[in-house]
Amino acid sequence: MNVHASALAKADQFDERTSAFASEVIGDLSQHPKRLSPKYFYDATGSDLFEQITLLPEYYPTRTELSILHEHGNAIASIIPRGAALVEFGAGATTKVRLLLKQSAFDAYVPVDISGDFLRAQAEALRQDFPALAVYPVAADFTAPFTLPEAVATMPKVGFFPGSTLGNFEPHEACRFLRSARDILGEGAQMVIGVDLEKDERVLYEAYNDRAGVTARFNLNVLHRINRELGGNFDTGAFTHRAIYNRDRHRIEMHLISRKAQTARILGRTFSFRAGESIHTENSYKYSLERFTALARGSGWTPRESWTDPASMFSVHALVASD
Ligand code: AVJ
Repeated sequence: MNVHASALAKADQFDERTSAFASEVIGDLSQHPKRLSPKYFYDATGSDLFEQITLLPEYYPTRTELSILHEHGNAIASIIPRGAALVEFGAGATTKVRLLLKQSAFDAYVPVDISGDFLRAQAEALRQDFPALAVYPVAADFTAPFTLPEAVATMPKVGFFPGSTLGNFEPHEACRFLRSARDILGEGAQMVIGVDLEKDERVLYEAYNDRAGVTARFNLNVLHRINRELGGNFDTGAFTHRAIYNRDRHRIEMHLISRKAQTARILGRTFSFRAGESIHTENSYKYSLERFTALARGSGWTPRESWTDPASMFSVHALVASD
């Protein structure tokens, strides 16, 4: 491809992504109740805010999962077959995968993420630090079917889905995702997956209502992003962050609440908000060990081993593809 062709391809891709964002935003804000998908939190600002969230004293998931991966490194390493390829679904910060790569011997690493630029930068850094590791980034939406690189076709596959990202899916979507991961990874594959657990409601509440207000900024960033990328005119100061634990549905819900009656224009369309009206921006499902293992079994996987921290805040599961 010459320079112009590649610039053109890049511009096309940009337009495609922006118009997918636009049509989804317009569709979701036309629903009753209004909603926005949590996948749009993660532009550069949102990814940076999320990294800050992972360091907050109230936000226990990241550090707890890391402590589990660290503590049970030997047990995890012992179930990884020789010469395996590690396939990570959604590759953000590389802290967790670096820990896994240090503890277990993998021949290849396949990070799969929608953000191609970020992915390639991370891949390059990993090649420097793990010279013996073959790194094959795949730029794709990991919630839809994609094909693995030919180079890993004959290697044993181990999926990696940390961070309790599964919690963003509705239970039926989580099932569909796990089935699709099994199809992509193939027969005999394994999966290492991090799942957040139900616990004291106050602990959950505080993890999503931190005192420094970083989670509020993270939530509100989606409106800033709509303003920036879609030329919207949201008065972002006229919305407040709300996160509550919905006990019946086992999930944290994040909302943006309109402080007053107001309108916002996006791409020539007007959306009206009543005072107190919500935009539902995220669900973060919490599982019990029993509910998660039942979900895994119903989605083509056999639970092999589970690990938790001493306070049972978070869990990491090793699954094997069922025949
Ligand atoms: C990245 C989806 C696991 O649900 O805890 C953090 C996102 N939202 N604080 C989570 C999030 C608000 C996070 N996940």
